[in-house]
Amino acid sequence: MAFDSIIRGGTVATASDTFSCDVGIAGGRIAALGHDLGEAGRIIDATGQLVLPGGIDSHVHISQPSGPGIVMADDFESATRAAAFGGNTTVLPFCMQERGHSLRQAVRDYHAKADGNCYIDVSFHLIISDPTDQVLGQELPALIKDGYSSFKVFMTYEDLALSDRQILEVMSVARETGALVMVHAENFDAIRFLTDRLERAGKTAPHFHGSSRPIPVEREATHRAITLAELIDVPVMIVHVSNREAMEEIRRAQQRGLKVFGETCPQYLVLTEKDMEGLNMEGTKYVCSPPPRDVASQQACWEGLQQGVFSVFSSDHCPFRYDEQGKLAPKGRTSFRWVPNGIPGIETRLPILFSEGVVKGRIDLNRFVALSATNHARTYGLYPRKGTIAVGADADIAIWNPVREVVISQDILHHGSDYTPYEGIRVTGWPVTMLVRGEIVVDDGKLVGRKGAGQHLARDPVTPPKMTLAQ
Ligand code: DUC
Ligand code: ZN
Ligand code: ZN
Repeated sequence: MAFDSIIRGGTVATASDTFSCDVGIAGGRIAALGHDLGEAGRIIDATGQLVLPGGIDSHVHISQPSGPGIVMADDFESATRAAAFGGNTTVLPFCMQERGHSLRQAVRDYHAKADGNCYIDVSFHLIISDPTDQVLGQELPALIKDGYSSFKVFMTYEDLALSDRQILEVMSVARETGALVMVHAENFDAIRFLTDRLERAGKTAPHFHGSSRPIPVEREATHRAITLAELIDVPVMIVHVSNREAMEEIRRAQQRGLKVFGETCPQYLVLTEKDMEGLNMEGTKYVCSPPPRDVASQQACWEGLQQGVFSVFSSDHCPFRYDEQGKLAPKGRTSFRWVPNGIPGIETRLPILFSEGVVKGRIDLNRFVALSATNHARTYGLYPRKGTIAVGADADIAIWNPVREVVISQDILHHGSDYTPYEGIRVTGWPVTMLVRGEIVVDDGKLVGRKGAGQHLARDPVTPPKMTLAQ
């Protein structure tokens, strides 16, 4: 058999095995694994390099409306380009329903922004902010059937927070349809109370963002989200977990046999609340929610990754610029309350996990693959097409130089933000060549892919849909 491409001489790793072999690619898929595969139109030499499933980042925000005067720093072109440079071949951004608007229309709007503009593959999660009868009864079930099989609900934020009653309603739809519910777990009223109190005391500098959302705020909401999911008997993903107490809530639920999944992110491994203490407004560069905590919390997040409490590691890329349209907007409102929550990280997620995790011996290479790709595909209905290196899977591959040393800095990144919160962090290991469905997107650090080559992926239900009474 003649292949379109052969990746030759590398060390292949999946979520379970590490082995030396060549990878034959034909028609955009992996067609053979073995030695002496013969001829191909293109030979990619991977001697001394790692050949891994392309990263899947299942938590990113792109072109998301973020409030008056605030513009997100990435569109689909820049975000998917930066993602590719960071070792990714698929991203799952959010499609956010705004209150008073139709969910179906939100999906059309996001497709208009994304279609024809992506370098790598994309699949949308939904955000439900207005669960009307129309949304719950018609739009959401129809969209889940169409392949938008996961959605996020928020327990905080003025224009997004759902009541417990509303969360129960949307979880019921997930149970009927086999969708997965993702939860942003922070207690809205507690945050509002603490924020007002801090402001009255004149404590408005960026680092008070951390004081306004302390660990108990996250722990309580995590417990409540799990309780609501238990009542409905539906799987739930607690996203962006930042600390031990929330992690232990998830662990306890898992030990009780509940289908509760956990996610953590780079900011909870390498940043702390101290980073928000920069001079002037520099601290805003680190403002995200939940906020970075302390060294003990970082350690807890590592334990969660090592012990399987967290099955996915995502960036929560939510990019703003450090200017009047981003972190410093809107004018005159200097309190932390008005700083947009979110930091860029789509390109640095995997180098940080590889260097801090694999190189420093905290996790092995197979766990790295699981946390960066395979578990995302399994959790969100893309497996086995995506997330592994196996015959028949899409040829979505990241070739890594495992010994390259890089100092992360804004100068070398490709995102739309004008800063990186990971400036100056030294990492070992860097993704150098990425293929999406067999086509090279980044070739030894150079962009060769085509804008528009990335496709939208409809996804399977994540659990078998429940029979309704009518059936
Ligand atoms: N939640 C997210 O998931 N991302 C950024 C901000 C937030 O609160
Ligand atoms: Zn969130
Ligand atoms: Zn997010």
